[in-house]
Amino acid sequence: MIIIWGGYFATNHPKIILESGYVDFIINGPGDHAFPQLLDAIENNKPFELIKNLVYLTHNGMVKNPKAEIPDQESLPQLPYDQLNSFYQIDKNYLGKTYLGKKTMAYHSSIGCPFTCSFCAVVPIYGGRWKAKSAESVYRDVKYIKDKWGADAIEFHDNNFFVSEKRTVEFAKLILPEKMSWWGMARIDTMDKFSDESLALIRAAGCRIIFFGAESGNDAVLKQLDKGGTQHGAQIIRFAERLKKFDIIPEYSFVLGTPAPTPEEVMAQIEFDIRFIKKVKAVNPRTEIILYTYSPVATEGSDLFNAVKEAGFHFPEKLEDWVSPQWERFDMRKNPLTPWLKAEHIDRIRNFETVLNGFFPTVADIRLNQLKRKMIRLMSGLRYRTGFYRFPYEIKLMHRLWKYRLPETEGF
Ligand code: B12
Ligand code: SF4
Repeated sequence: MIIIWGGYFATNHPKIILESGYVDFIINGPGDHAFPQLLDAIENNKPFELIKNLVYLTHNGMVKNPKAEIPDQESLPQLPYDQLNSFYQIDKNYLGKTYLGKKTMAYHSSIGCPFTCSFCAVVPIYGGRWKAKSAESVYRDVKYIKDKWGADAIEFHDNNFFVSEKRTVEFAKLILPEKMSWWGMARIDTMDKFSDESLALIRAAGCRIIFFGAESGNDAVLKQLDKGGTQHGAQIIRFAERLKKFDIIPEYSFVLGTPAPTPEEVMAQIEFDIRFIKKVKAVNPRTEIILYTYSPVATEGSDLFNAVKEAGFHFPEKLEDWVSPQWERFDMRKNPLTPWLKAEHIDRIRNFETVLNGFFPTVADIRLNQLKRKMIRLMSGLRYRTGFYRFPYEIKLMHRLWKYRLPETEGF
């Protein structure tokens, strides 16, 4: 049997995967063209050398074929929804109930990202490239799923949906009469350049929440993360306030626990960001906060990754190690196993997170009624105000009882 892997993990760690002996081929990046070409080569004994994005082993070691251009998104065929429906009823099982709507569809309108932040897994796979479908094509697909299967909401899973103001505005105008709710991911500095008219239109067209990589309130850390250079702490706060005017909820994701020379400096940076997040909440309490601990990705050549290696971090040397509970937690962005992050740092982050999510239960929760929200908030208030986050067992107990939504374990 021939085994082929693709996707983010395989692309970022090809060597140990191929050397494990379990996997024969890896598709490095988009598989839209490479995968059928590989199947054709295997079935018809054609050479592998010409298949772009293919990685495989020869007697001389690992061969990485050249990268292909990102496929033109307009030329890809429409997804075969009818086929999906034939074995997995779309309206009953596939379109899920979320805070956006009763039948939420997932959609990818673009691929890649034009930025090269040094902590992000998207960079090694797409290398700062981005290609998008036109606003008309996206609208056509969405309308089709709405009319045929009753979708009333959309989650755009693009790494960066809002790269182009022009495309976003065109799409907003088209989707406005359809009365659908939608969500997508963006950069703060990009969207801060959008005009007031564009932001108002985007909201009127149904966009209720936008996910932003805020990462840190500290400009030095933003520089370390290579966040493109134009995002800064003051802007992050100002923009949260600006979005309040338009009734768009910002969902800010932070990356805590970045490397620093001493444990004291690591903790000082964590404390800085905790205070910063509280400032964001003070100007716009509806801002959703997602906290990640920094887990290195293999962005070879970046200053950050060099600092990470110098600090003594290295990835597992065997594929089997990745399935150990420890590395699984690393992959889930829970316990990064980085040499500079100690137990007290992780406790401080997680305890703050518990108190924060108790004091501000996420607006995306569809299980919590108003009474439960008030009770959890009341119970977390003193801790939130005083900064005493240790052992927040009573808040955890509430979670056990009511199972409210925790962005920290459930993702966005
Ligand atoms: C949707 C999504 C989720 C959803 C998944 C829902 C679901 N049921 O599938 C949810 C919210 C659950 C989620 C959770 C998490 N996610 Co997520 N998620 C995404 C997201 C936005 C889209 C993924 C997707 O479906 N893409 C559509 C497919 C078609 O595109 P693709 O994966 O790039 O595939 C192409 C190629 O890679 C290749 N390919 C892919 N697979 C294969 C297989 C073969 C055989 C071949 C030949 C080719 C091939 O061909 C495809 C077409 O060109 C990506 C970011 C992004 N926009 O890509 C993050 C992303 C994958 N998630 C990420 C992370 C970190 C997580 C979490 C750990 C976050 C957390 N702490 O909660 C969890 C982990 C969950 C888990 N149990 O593993 C990271 C991964 C980083 C990494 N691996 O190093 C990403 C890249 C976001 C980011 N920028 O950090 N996620
Ligand atoms: S802007 Fe976001 S998706 Fe793009 S490289 Fe930076 S962190 Fe990754």
